Amino acid sequence: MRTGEAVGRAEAYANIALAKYWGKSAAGENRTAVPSLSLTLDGLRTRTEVRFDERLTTDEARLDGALVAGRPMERIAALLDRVRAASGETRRARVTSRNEFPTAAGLASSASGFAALALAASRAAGASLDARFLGDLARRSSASAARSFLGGFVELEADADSATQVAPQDHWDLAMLVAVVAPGPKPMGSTQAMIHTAQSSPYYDAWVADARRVFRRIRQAVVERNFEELTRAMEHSTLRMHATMFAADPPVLYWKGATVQVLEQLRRWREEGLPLGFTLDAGPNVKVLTLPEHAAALSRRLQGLAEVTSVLECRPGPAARILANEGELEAAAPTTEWCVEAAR
Ligand code: 2P0
Repeated sequence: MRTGEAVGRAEAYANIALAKYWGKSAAGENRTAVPSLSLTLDGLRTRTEVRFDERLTTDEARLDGALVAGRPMERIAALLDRVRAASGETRRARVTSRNEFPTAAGLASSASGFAALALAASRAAGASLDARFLGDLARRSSASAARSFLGGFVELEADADSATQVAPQDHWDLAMLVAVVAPGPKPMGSTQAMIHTAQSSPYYDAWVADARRVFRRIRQAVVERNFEELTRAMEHSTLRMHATMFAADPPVLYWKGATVQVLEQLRRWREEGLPLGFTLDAGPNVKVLTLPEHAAALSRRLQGLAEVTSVLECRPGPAARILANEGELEAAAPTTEWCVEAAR
């Protein structure tokens, strides 16, 4: 039994998949059916503190000041249980977590959240800080979280336990603009939606087969810094993922009218010669990849659209890391120079 101070603090950054993961593997334990490749983003950061305390009778967590309950709390407690099993720590934990995302972003953050939690909890419990152990720990909670441990361009192979880096943060300076459109109620959380898609969409098997081919194209385009090929393939990845969801029964439709309006505009701007590509996750916001020298102009154009409520400009981000002290946990401002919220 461990006694004494048991505190860990960590930060991790959100990532956006260029090659999308959608679907669980038959290998189980939340392994993925398809390979995915993401870009870790500077600016979209979660900071988390975990403290094991003998006075607690149950795990508790606060996210941005609010007590976490229900299914989200069960997922946090499940991760803490795995850390306890791996370390010999027996006490319950108090988790304090803050998402330093501009509130308008509408970006839920299970990726940065579970990566920061896995790192902070392992540190607090004196568990392994081995990258494979941590990646596996985070993946079981949220597969995309395995990718948020690493900076730059990161892949998670189908059936893999943890992610690996394809290229570091400074490999290729790209800009990712998140065009936020009016939020609405989410039709279904992504975990449930991908299970439902696999069970009811007649296109699901084709998606899995195609996703592997598109992943390879995206990986190669990243390694070669081939922007045109990357954007073409990443649009295939996201559109085919959503097409598979549209075909589910009942359909899963994350898009809003505003989503389609923004996609129409992007097509026109590309025809005018602006280099860009888009990707969409389990929500209505449009994420636009461009070259840094075009980011400011494209951001202004996006902000000028009636459908867009704000634009976040992000660049390739770093790996998750352990924070030394409370000061570091408290010091962060909600935005950084790399991630500028431009509210209209
Ligand atoms: C991705 N998404 O590759 C894909 C694209 C959303 C669309 O991974 O069930 O929170 O917790 O493993 O990782 C979001 O789902 O899902 C996601 P679980 P996760 O980024």
